[in-house]
Order: sequence, then structure tokens, then C-alpha cells
Amino acid sequence: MEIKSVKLSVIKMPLKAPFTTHLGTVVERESIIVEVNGMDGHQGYGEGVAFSSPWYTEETVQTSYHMLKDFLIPYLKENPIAHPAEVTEKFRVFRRNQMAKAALETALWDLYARQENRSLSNVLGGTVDKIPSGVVVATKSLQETIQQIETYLATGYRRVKVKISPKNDIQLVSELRKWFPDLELMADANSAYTLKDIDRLKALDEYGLLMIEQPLAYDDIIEHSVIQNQIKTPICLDESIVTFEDAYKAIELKSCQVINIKIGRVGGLKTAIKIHDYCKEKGIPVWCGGMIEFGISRAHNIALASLPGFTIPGDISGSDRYWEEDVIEPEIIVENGMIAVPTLNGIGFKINKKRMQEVTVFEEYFPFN
Ligand code: OSB
Ligand code: MG
Repeated sequence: MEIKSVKLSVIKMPLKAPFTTHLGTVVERESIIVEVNGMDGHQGYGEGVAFSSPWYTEETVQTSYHMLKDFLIPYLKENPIAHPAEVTEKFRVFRRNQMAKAALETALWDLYARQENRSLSNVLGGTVDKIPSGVVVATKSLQETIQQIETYLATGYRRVKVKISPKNDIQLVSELRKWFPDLELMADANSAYTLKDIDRLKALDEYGLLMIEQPLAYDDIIEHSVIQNQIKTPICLDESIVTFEDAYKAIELKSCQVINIKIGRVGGLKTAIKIHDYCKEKGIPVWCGGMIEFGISRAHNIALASLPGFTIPGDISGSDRYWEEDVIEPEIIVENGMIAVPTLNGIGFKINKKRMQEVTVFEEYFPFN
């Protein structure tokens, strides 16, 4: 792949409404948009999904920027690749920093797909033309949660996820069950529990949750297996799965029955697909997680979620879930609870240049000659 230059743009946009978990509240989203310019005139786009502060993983927008600018982009310049599937192995010389790596790797996949005149879904091995859409409701009050769920159900969303902690769990879930007895409902704890809370987690069994996401520590695999052995509700791991090896260990130890795959958290599409393939072989269903992201990352998620092992609706909502106006066109829309998998080349969306300009706070070019 002959590359002419890479451009990094830091963008910033307020969320339509605050997003609250027990770890804190997000009101504004900052991201890095990576544009890779091929010698042939094609472009590829990726999005860095680290947050402004390290509340979800250790990376931040600033650390990702540093990794991209000072290590990953110079390394790619010095070590040309023939195919995007080579990138992950090459970047192993730099430890971790998964989200920074994924930002550049995904841009190279988009570029490659466009050069091949194929959709990204087709390049990755996607098998469906639409994917089911789920949504996350993360507000501060029960009343707001109920209202939002009603709105989203009217839009057609197929599955709802709420955020729980020992402070609100039974109360929230039991109340939601009264209002929405048949709703496909799941709960994400973002590591709010410890082994001592086993009775609270057992008590959640009676509410028919699809799964409980990441109850224990963000870096735990062993104790989740202790809990999974004692509760009926399937455990889904999110934060704990940062590499293929983590997924392998979690499945071997029976720490979970489901895995949430996020492209950024695992360092790129190559590893995301490797985890997908392994889970499929082992009978572990997977779904695609979300990062309150903009359209570019969402588009990559849609392509990934078109692979056959993604049998559960993910956190892939429409552009209007978080944004007044997204940075891609057309925007991502949910129809009857489904999102169409684009058939156009690459990620299948164009950059909304006007919107990009409005929200860009900083940009920098890295020529490869
Ligand atoms: O734990 O899945 C999570 C958002 C930011 C960081 C972590 C998580 C989330 C979400 C949802 O739950 C996301 C979304 O709608 O993009
Ligand atoms: Mg989660």
C-alpha cells in the first residue's frame, strides 16, 4: 500500500444529553480522526476512541495522539505494508496502546477496501446485509430511564442496556421489569462489584437479563469465573478483554458466556476478527460494543458486526443517539431496529466536510516522502 500522507484531526462535540455511569459522566466527546491518503488518490478513515480522561481504559486522547504522532505513523512510514492485515503484527514492537493502534489500523482497512473497490464488510468476511441495533440508556434518574426506553422502543431498537452498580441495581432492574416485562434487557456494571457482592448478583438472576456485562474488576478474569459458576445470568466481558489471549483465557476458565468486542479496546480489526473466529468455534456469542463514538468508528463497527458470529444486537445505535449532526454523510440510521450494512466501497460513508470543520480543534499532516 503506497501511502502519501496521514492526517490527524482532533474533534470535539457535546453529547445531546449527559452519559452517566458509576464511574462518572461524559458530557462532551473528543476524538482523533485519522485520514490515510494513498498515492492513488484514495482515502481511508479511522477513529481513535480513547476518552479525554482514562476512566474506561488507561489511554486518553492525548496519549493516543502521542503514540500516533511519535511512534505509529513514523513506524508505518519506515516499514511499508502490502495489506492491512500485516499492521497488528508490525505494531507489536510497541506495547499495548490498543486504541491508538486501532485508529490507524482501521483507516488502513478502509483505504484498502476502497482501493479494491469493495465494501469493508465484504473485505472482512461479512455475511449479512443488515444488523440488529441495540441502545444504551445511561441517565441519572429512573424516570428519565423509563422515558428514554419508551422513545427508543418506538424507534424500533431491539435491545436495551442500562448501567448498574450496587447503589441502584435491584431497584432499577425490578422497576424496569414492571414497566417492560418482555424487553430484551441487559445491564453493564463497568466493574462496580467485587466477589463480596455475590448475593446482589445472584439476586439479579430472577429478572431475566440477557447478560450482566463486566461486574468485576477491569483486569480480572479469574474471579469472573467464580461468579459465573454461581449465577444463572450469563456474564459478558468487556474491559477484561484487551487481547486475543484474554479472550482465550476467559473462555478456557469459563469466566463468561458472551464477549463484547470493541475494535478500539482490542487494538484493531485484525484482532477483533481473530476473537470473533475463536468465539464462533467455541460457541461463545459475541456482540459489538460502543464507545459513544462518531460515525467513522460506528461505520467500522457495522462492517465488523456483519460477520456471522455477531448474533446479539450490539451497542450500535444511529448517529442521532448522541449527536445533533455526525461527521459522516449520510448519517447512520436505524430502521425497524436494523442498520443496513453499506455496499459502497470502504466503510461506505463520506466525510461531512462542513461538519468536520466546525468540530475540529486541531489538525496535523504527516507526509510520507
Ligand atoms: O462499558 O460499554 C461500555 C460507553 C463508553 C465507555 C464504555 C462503555 C460505553 C457504553 C456505550 O456502554 C456505548 C455506546 O452507546 O456507544
Ligand atoms: Mg461495557
